[in-house]
Amino acid sequence: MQGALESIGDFSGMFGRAAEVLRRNDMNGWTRAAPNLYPHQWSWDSAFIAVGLARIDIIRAAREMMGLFSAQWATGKIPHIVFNPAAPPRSYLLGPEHWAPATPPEDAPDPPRQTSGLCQPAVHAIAALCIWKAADEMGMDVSASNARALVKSLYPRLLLWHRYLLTERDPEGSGLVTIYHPWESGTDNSPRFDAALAAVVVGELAPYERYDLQFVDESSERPTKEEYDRFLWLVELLRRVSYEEAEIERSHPFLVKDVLFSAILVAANEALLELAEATGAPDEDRATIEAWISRGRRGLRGCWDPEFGLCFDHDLRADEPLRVRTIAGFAPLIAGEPDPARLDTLLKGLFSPEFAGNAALRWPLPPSTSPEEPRFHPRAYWRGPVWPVMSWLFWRSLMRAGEKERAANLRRASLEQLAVGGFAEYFEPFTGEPLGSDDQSWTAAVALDWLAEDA
Ligand code: 9WN
Repeated sequence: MQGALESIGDFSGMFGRAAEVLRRNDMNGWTRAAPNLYPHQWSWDSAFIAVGLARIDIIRAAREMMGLFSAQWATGKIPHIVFNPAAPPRSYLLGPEHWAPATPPEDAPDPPRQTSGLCQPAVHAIAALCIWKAADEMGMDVSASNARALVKSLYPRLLLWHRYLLTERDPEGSGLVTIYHPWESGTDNSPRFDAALAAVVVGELAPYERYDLQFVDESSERPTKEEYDRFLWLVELLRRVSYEEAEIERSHPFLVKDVLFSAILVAANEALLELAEATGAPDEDRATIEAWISRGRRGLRGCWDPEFGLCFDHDLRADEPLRVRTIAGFAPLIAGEPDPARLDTLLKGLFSPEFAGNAALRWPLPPSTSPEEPRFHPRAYWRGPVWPVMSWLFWRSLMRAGEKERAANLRRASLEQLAVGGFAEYFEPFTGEPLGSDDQSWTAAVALDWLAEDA
């Protein structure tokens, strides 16, 4: 392993290999999240994919986002999956039929855009800004002005999406997004949801087959049957109430204020503000977005735990904080922490032995769950492995915080991880072994963005 690392040199060839992964996963205008395990379009995957595509083809990058946003619900919700009607049978467990609402909601897009009824973290405005900036760098080029026009046409849809999250998902006006399912967090079976999930009583479920287990080597890398039962039961409950937000607030057994989702929304609102300025949006939009940013930061401050030096999610049903040390705890770093003392605590924590500074790690990259957390597992889904897209989010946040050296080290370590392990979905933190799917699109995409930084 060490020998391989020494021969990596300047990562030559990696840009071409990453671009090739995206080319192979291109489904003619949109990108599947992975070749076999995830044959559909996933919401936040597509945003990260657009960040990478912006480094090779800005028009294709804009189209990735346009395709996803064409499945936007009238409420503004961006569904977490847009189904591929041509996906091979028995490839992904939940097809459109599992999401079909008891009463079709008026706000769902018409067929043939079949979607799930959940959403995922709002990375999209960040991606749109990356496309806009890449276009700016190209100056007066025709494709640059076409890409700018596409992003400009996307702007009102982004605003609607954020407004949905700030209203329907935050009826309390707390600045924190309520999620209805761990899949909405994007960090599916992170131990941060264990206590809230334990309180969910699973009812009668139709028998189902775990198609995902055909595509990963060990079942321990994927959620357990008990977790899946709960995941499917929550989907069934949401389907039964036809995704009616007020009814969900009233009766749904899983309602969590998610600090990571909320922080990504703050960062996305900052990107949206830049886009509002760049595209000449009305002044009142800018005032609204600025207020959303302040509200989000205020909400995160309320979830701060001084004892742990981390931010914790809040279980609305139990009315309790979910005190588990995961990367979500560094949410204020992603949101942009204005208080220097707290920023210092966050930086020290992120690079401490509890996270990326753990001496046993193969690379100094933040594991999804702290190795010192009793529920840490180095191979299990979101319970310990390193996700390159999360490293990218931290890298971007460090750059924005002016932490150039830490950001450069994180980028370098990530690229070394990918040079040795390929574009895997996630990585065992101590050995660097690639886990989950191979050729995961968003992993290749963030590699493209990191590598293009050198150009
Ligand atoms: C459920 C596609 C998605 C990512 C999520 C990741 C995983 C799905 C699954 O794969 O979730 O949405 O079946 O496990 O947790 O973040 O968007 O890559």
